[in-house]
Amino acid sequence: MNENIAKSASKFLSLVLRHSPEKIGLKLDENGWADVNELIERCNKKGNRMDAELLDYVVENNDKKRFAYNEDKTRIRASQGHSISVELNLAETEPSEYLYHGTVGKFMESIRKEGLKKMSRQHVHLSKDKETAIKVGSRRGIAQILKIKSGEMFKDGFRFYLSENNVWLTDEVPPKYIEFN
Ligand code: HQG
Repeated sequence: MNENIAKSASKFLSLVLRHSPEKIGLKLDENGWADVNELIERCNKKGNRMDAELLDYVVENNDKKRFAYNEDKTRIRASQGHSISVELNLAETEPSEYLYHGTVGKFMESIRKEGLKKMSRQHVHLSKDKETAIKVGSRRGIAQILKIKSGEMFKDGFRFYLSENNVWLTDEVPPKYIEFN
């Protein structure tokens, strides 16, 4: 499989399965699932090449395992990262003592004041290791890494969810649980 084709397919799938299914007239169910045949058909109709082989390749080989099939492979969804409202039905999970968040300098003042907010997504995204957080922050510039007192948050009643592709999700992180260094 040509990696450039797979990458652009993955980007397009992120767009339609996380943010704007209406761009190709696709309907997601309340849990974020799209019908695989319908997805393929509608992608092609809008000039975005897609077939079962390419979809399989992206699901299998995507660097962050962003997409997953249901059991019988008739449906597909993004495992996290949505801006549209979907109920992923993720199990509540106890996090380790610390999780990490990668951001950039220009957001720090606001984060110090109000903590981490969901912004345009459905959750605040956290990582279990610093390396991943550095990658997340580096998308926007020089990464600033925040250490999150997730164990303490959990004890205080905040809920945490682990997505199918191992991204930690929560609703917010108030400033008192953030180590800014
Ligand atoms: C920041 C990618 C000001 C936050 C990544 C972040 C991740 C605030 C940005 C996933 C703030 C939101 C999510 C506040 C948070 N004031 N800025 N109070 N609270 N922010 O993209 O975590 O490649 O929605 O620090 O790898 O960067 O798409 O979140 O910089 O897993 O699969 O507001 O997206 O995954 O940005 O990234 P995002 P994120 P994919």
